[in-house]
Amino acid sequence: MKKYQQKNVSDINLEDYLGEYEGRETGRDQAVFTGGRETVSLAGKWNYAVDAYDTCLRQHWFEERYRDARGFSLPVDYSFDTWPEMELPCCWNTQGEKFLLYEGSMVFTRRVPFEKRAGERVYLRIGAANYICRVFVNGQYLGSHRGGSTPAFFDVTDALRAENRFLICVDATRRPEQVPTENTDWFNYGGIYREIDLIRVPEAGIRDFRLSLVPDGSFRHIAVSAALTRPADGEAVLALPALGIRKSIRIRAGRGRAVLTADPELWTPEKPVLYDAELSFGADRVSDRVGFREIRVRGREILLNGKKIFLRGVSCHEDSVKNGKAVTEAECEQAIRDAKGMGCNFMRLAHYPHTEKMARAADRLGILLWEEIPVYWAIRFRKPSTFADAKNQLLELITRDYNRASVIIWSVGNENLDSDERLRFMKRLADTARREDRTRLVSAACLVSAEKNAIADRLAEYLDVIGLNEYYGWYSPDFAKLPELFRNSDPSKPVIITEFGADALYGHHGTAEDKGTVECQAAIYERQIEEIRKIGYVQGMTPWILYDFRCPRRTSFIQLYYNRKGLITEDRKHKKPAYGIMKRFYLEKKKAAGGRT
Ligand code: GCB
Repeated sequence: MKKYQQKNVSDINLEDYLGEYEGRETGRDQAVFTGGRETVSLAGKWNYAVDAYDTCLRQHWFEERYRDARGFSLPVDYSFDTWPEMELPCCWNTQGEKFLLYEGSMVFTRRVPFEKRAGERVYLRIGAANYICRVFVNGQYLGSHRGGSTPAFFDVTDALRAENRFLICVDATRRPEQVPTENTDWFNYGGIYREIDLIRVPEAGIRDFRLSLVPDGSFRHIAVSAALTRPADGEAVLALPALGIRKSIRIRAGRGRAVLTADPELWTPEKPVLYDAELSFGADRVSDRVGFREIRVRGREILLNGKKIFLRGVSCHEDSVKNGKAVTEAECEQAIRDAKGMGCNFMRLAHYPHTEKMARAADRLGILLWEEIPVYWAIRFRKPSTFADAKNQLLELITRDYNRASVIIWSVGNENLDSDERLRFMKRLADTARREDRTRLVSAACLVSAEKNAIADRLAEYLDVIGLNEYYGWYSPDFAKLPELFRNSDPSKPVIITEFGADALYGHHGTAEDKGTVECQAAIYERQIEEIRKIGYVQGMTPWILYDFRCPRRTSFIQLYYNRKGLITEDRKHKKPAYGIMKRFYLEKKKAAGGRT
């Protein structure tokens, strides 16, 4: 007993130390609209400690106390300011060899002077932290956020003083019940890797501001909706100066909605027209730049602004050699340019929400987007908490990118075996997306039915567009099965071939039969295109993938911990021959469409 008395209680008790951090999760309902607001960036140097055993949470470092409740001294000297520094946002894995494969917890802390003003609330917004982050301000636990790719909001107002100690624990552990689950085909980057800001919002401020073209085929109706942080009544004012619009919207119990008649020039990939929009309510004022377009399905066709469109796409991960998932704006723009250079009008942002900078760049530069949540492979479909997590990530993504004209499809997942639990889980996600947003299509990347060699996923009934991943020529070597698959299928909806491809190491040559060579990849692309182009219901394709990307599962001498199915190398410098093959096909398609989208 004597021996134990020297110890800190939290280290030797048997209770689950995480229990006390449960039930304070923030989610979509805490999100506030950020466009045009006054923010204080917390980007820059933070002190950090690798905390592999979660000692911060067990021993309450954040309280900066020297003794625990029983009077025993705590084995921390609170020399936070002398901890090493890391420049946030970043993925810690890219900050030195010793962090490359680290997947546990890290504690970040810094001092933050702040001048609070009367009548305002202050929110901490973390653009993304993978996977769980727990926030402490001045010793107080303010809550946690789950989900590695969507923004987290914390109302920090009541904890703020003139001088503050911020402390954030980020836990990047892969766990089976998370979304994604522990096994994926990409790299599990950890860290606070997107913008981190304090945002000033007046009391009863604008929580949500949504603008869209009403998808009624007239192209003359704009819907606006607003939600406040409080159930206040009053009037909000919408201004769209270039359209001559200034319209007041009745707000009741914190919500308001209106439809106005307007004559906007429509947004298209070749002419991505954006309008400045502003919404004010009392002292609060937010703004955005939005485009207006309509996306619809008619039978087996996809219509953009009422005209048939073939989606000439490519899949893309959020990954760069230097920055991991913390891609810069320039890297986003480069990815779009490389896709457009290949003749694309469409990109599939796989397999999780990419930075909002990507959707903003797509709005500006003119490319359509598929956005996805990481309901990937063997998710724990039976677990209610896993569903709640997936649903929250979907809603956070929709809330964040609702005003982006470039985004036309929400994907509720990728390659999940067709079981009853999975069908129930994903149908509910599809319903959620549709209820939340009537201005976009809902899809998922489905598997080929192995027994039938056909498009026969039961989820298709609940989607607007069927995504299909098939790897004929690669994982399924028998190419004859591809035309057979098409013969065996008769979908009632448009299909996008969301993946096909082959690994190829740039500079590695051989015959078309030598796997891993650029010749083999090129031959597979040629044959895929030859078959896919014949099929009328295929309304788009997003081959796998634009750039080679980091992947711990890929160990061969060809791969060297990279998935090499890229059309371009991971340093984005070298195009493989298959890029040219896709480009030829897409330019031909574009010409056939009269040079239009
Ligand atoms: C797939 C997955 C994707 C993988 C790819 C591959 O079907 O959807 O995430 O990276 O295959 O390269 O095996």
